[in-house]
Amino acid sequence: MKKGCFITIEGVEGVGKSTNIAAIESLLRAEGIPFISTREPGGTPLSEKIRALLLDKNETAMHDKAELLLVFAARAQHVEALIKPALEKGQWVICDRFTDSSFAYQGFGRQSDISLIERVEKLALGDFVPDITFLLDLPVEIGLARASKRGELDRFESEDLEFFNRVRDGFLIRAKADRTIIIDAGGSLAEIEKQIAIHIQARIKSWR
Ligand code: Z5A
Repeated sequence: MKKGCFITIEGVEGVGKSTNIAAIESLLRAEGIPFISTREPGGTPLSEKIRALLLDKNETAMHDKAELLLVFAARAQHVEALIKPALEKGQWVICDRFTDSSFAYQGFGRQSDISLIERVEKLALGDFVPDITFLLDLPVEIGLARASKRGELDRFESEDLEFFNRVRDGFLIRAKADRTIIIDAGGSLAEIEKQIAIHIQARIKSWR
């Protein structure tokens, strides 16, 4: 059985990850590719409980190290219980955020030690990495303005502009990995979908 393809979508708040995941789903469905969609933090019952803790704006005393370990605890469960089994069955997996978000938010946003994150990554995931990553990139102010229409802010959304600018820089530094495709998320939805579709179509062709 041929393994599925592991696709991750990254970017700061409000760049359009959920919107574009819906477009990728439509494309895979039309091509008859079996897939599941999931998200981080979360994706399994245990990981969703950890997500609730991480996003709870009342958890004001959470230490940066505790946050980092919770993010990776949720991810270890997610990868072992959901992502790897799906890939083994030949399903493609679309994941809203993955490890690049930890480097961007915990490493650059919170300014935690990058080498510590690398060690935790190795412990939690070994060498497991996505096959292809789309980084949707946009000036932070635009993404936050798009997302602010949604109401109450969670623990991350309550951070200031400087925090989100560091996060964006972190994503762009991480994007030097070969697997990452940077998409200008400032264009129209149709343009962005078209760019992503070109890469997905190429993957489908080489996978079949
Ligand atoms: N986090 C972490 O710290 N460390 C980690 O390792 C991981 C996560 C994995 C989870 O948030 C939080 O966890 C996250 C980082 C932290 N916090 N923050 N901030 P999440 O992923 O669940 O939520 P989010 O990043 O806040 O996602 P979002 O706000 O839902 O954004 P989005 O999915 O990228 O955007 P969207 O919902 O698709 O679009 C937002 C709006 O813009 C919507 O009204 C769209 O219709 C509109 N939109 C989208 N595209 C366009 C274009 N092209 N033009 C105009 N309007 C558009």
